[in-house]
Amino acid sequence: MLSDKMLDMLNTQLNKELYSAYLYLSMSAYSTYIGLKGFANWFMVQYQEEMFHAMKIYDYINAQGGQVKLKAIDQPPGEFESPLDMFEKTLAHEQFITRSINELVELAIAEKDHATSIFLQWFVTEQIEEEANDNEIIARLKLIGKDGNGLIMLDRELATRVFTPPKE
Ligand code: OFO
Repeated sequence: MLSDKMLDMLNTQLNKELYSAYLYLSMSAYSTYIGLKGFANWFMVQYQEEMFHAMKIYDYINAQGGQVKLKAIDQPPGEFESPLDMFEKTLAHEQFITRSINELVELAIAEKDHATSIFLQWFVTEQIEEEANDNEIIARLKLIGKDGNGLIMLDRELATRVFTPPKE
């Protein structure tokens, strides 16, 4: 059973995950537009991951007998300065999500809501991986700088990413 406050915060987190999906879908579209198909693929896989996160919260609220309430999803940015700009915005967004998950964990602990605490541990671990992926690509984009060949090679590599539903 979820407290009213926990239910509201989980519904808000569901909205944040849907916004994450929307943001990365926008980055995928922009990458396609500027001719970087590999980046477009990477962000499309990221979109799928975020939908998985959202549905995980959706299913948990339902399993706990709570009412899912869908809120409006903000419009994401549609223009970016460069691939580096997209990944720096991605990292900043993931850091925001990490803080949001941490707040949920703190509420679960304060409310002695052990079920939600255990449920959230998956997200705590997932955020480590999400930020690590972004940091790695940012570091490589900084090394590449204005080298077009380096960017094309990275684009080819990002084209190989495939979506596999994360492990439970
Ligand atoms: Fe990107 O981890 Fe969910 O939002």
